[in-house]
Amino acid sequence: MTQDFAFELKSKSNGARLGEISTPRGEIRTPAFMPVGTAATVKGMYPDQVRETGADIILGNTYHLMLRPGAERVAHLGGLHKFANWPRPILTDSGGFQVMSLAKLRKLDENGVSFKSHIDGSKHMLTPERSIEIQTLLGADIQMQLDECVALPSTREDIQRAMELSIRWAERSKNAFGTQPGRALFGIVQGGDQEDLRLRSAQALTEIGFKGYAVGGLAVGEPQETMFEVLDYTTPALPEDRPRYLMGVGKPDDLLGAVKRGIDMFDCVHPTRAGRHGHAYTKYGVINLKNARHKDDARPLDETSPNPNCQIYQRAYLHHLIRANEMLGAMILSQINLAYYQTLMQGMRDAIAEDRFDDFAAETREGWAKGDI
Ligand code: PRF
Repeated sequence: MTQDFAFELKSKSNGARLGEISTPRGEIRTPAFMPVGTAATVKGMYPDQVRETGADIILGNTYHLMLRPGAERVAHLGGLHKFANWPRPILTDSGGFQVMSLAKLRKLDENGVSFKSHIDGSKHMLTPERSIEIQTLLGADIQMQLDECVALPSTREDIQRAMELSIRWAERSKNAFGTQPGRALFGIVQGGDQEDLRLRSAQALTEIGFKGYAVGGLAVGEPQETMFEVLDYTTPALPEDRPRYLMGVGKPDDLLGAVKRGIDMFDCVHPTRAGRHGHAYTKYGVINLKNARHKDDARPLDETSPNPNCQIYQRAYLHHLIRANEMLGAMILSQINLAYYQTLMQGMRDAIAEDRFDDFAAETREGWAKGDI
């Protein structure tokens, strides 16, 4: 493995950044959207199709994969890239966030978090060290520190306690990670909606030193305006020359606003989950194909789109597939939404290169406001 993990900042358009992450498994063009492949699959999509939408990297989850099929098993079978037939970069989340939202009987202390599996009730423990061990067994190119994320609103005391614990876990995660050529460990900024706590978190993580920095603890119940305010003071506190990842975000409008505030990477289940529920993202906004108004509509979703799935299928057919709970409906709409997201990211990258990001964002929002015809 000759090539190490590196980030190059190529240009800026006001706050928005164009860059490229190099890894031995390939380049990641930023701003990047990472489709979520929780259980070693982007739900409803073949890996080649995910790539064809324009994805450079996908996300996997420590929590799900440690429970099923098990990290040691994946390692024995040749690692997650081979297992999932995705040869390009993979980022894995550390597990704490998913434990808190999915597991039963959770108990968190200084050492880590113990919990019962949501699948079979079996008992498990995640510490910063075990999380890194799992992510390393999986073979993740970008690994995340174990952190604690609190929902908003929370008391300042809770936010501060979780933020300080996350700093101590960041230190332990870094020691456990050691040096892994070609791979990177990212720290995660916490601190809720408290400016001084966010700044302390960003500074402490910067002192420990990571190859990239995530902003966690957002999109956890607060309005978009609050999320943008937090980004307004958090991203300037992070090193310019490292990628910044906003975890678990978001809808297309969130992506435009966060890129403007200096974010480089995103992941979210939204495009695939919305697709499974019959929602299609287009340049005219979201079309809800469950709606009865589509049942006799012979038109395709968007004949101006270069995506064949937007041109071939009649709205009435997609309506039927979703109403009948046919898996092809979920598959087509997942593809359409991921392709829409990746086209949006490419549009942002082109706009930053030409220093017209704000115009691009305004034009894109105008298109959504037109609504479906
Ligand atoms: N921490 C981790 N994963 C996450 C989050 C976090 O704060 C979020 C918050 N939106 C999503 N995924 N480790």
